[in-house]
Amino acid sequence: MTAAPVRVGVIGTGNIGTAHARALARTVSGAQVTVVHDFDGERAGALAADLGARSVESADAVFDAADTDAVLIASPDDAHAQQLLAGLRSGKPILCEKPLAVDEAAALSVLDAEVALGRRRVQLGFMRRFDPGYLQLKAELGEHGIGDPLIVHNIHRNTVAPYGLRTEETLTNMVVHELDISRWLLGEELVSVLVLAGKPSPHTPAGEHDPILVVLESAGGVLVEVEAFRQGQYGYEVACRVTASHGQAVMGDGSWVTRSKDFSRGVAIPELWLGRFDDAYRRQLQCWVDALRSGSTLPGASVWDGYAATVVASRAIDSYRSGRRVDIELPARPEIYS
Ligand code: ISE
Repeated sequence: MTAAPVRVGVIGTGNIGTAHARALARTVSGAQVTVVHDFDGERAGALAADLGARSVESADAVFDAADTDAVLIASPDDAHAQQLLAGLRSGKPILCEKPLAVDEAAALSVLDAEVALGRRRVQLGFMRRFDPGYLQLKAELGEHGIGDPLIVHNIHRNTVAPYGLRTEETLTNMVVHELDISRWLLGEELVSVLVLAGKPSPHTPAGEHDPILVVLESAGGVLVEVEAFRQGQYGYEVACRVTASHGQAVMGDGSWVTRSKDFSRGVAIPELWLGRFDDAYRRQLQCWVDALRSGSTLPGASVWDGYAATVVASRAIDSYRSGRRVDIELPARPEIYS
């Protein structure tokens, strides 16, 4: 590729923002990080110094900077929608961490703004779509593989919930990954959701639930089940098992290396998603940068995908509150996402 490197501005320099910024500066080809911003100015300043970038005092300044061609948003979940709206006004392409928004109205405002522009500017950071495990799993489905998917079982466990535990946030921050990846695996929308909240683990604050079980149905009748456990204590784990008409495919801990040491043999379990999905994050960034340099369509999840996942998460919150199964309705998919 001969195009000049993409100069990226990064908003949010917590764990994931720092990991993305370092990868863009050091591992991804064809990119450099020129500007960073964080509400914690000291943290942003330290990262900027490390990467040879400069830090600025507001997210708007990142979009306005003459030395950014594109922007990566890795701020807290509830800041995404406002920042995306500002970013869409600036016209610069954006890679935004999931979720698109934490509620349906905010997600719709971003969808409307991009549709009004008439072209896709935003890629959403549902990085599992770039994970070799999920890609292989998807390739197993269908007539040349295990046949028609009938049931998708998902496990999603974090070690601890560092910022406190709110069950509704488990749905918008955590389960939103399965909402996206099951739409992607099946190639169809989700049409109903039921959230089951049973016996809580001993670490769960009063009035909240952890783990929870989410049961969904797709437009074609496939059942999708998600066990989400925010404070599993033993490590970070994501697994997916698909039961299909002619077989099953399992993606889970089979990819880890078995280690023998100190008279025991076992597999190392990562503490955080950064260990499990390193490769997916790197591929996602590289594909984004390559698309920007070549002018091709943005790869990965779109604002439509983010909107659909947020609507399903909102209905899941309704189900959690009411204890009932809730139907999900989406408007027609706008032309720019076809
Ligand atoms: C976190 O915010 C992420 O996005 C991780 O990918 C996910 O696995 C984790 O559960 C979330 O809390």
